[in-house]
Amino acid sequence: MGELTIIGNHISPFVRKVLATCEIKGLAYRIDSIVPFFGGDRFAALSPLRRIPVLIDGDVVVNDSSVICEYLEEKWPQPAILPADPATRARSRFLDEYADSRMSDVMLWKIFGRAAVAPAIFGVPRDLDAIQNTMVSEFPLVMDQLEAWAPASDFVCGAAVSVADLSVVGHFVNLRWARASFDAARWPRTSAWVARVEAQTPLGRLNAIGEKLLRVPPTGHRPVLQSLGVAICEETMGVEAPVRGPMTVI
Ligand SMILES: N[C@@H](CCC(=O)N[C@@H](CS)C(=O)NCC(=O)O)C(=O)O
Repeated sequence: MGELTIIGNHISPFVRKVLATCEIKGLAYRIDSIVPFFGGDRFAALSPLRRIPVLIDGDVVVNDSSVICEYLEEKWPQPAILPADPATRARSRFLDEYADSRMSDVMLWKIFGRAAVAPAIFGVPRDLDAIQNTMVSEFPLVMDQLEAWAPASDFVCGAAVSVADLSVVGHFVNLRWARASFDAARWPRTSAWVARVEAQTPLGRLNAIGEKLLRVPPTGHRPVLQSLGVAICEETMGVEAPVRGPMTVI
């Protein structure tokens, strides 16, 4: 088997979902650690939406974290990251979709995006009022929904971790990086679920790498990863200045 290449960055929850899936399946990968807004023409050719992650497996290029995880699952079925039973599998897929759409909108773009991406990448001042507005209006609705789903023990689709856990829980470290905290007493099951998934899956270690990258500008990511022993690609598709993608809402 040739080694897999992932174009992406540990700061992104979508990328960590894919990296965690590779690690659970014991698949070796190299990463081209670009910030999506810093992708050049070669990146645009491989990622029509200019988004990360992108998976390269020989001649095969796969876009979108959920599509990539399903590709990995179909090619390397064990250990599985989707439940075997069709109904539970559908539930895992829907929770993944909830994380990719609703949680992304509220937690990634309106909170982390405004708190971290806007000032660091685009030089836009942090809009603290807008962040606070999201924290009191939309964020509690997301948390109430998660609290209804959160498992009392183990993972959300049973004893084994599934893509739903990786996808939902992946957003919480970005929330912490945005210095936005939530009341664990109000959402205790969600709080315990997040802690469990971060402690018992590769996500916790991948989050720690993301945190180190967050402290340096994008051009400094490769040396940080090298110092941590992360396998990186020899060449990068990253460029020096940000290019706004079609999905950027900041
Ligand atoms: N649904 C996509 C979302 C990927 C996504 O939005 N990635 C962000 C980074 S966290 C990105 O590349 N954004 C670039 C842009 O919006 O221009 C997936 O699951 O892969």
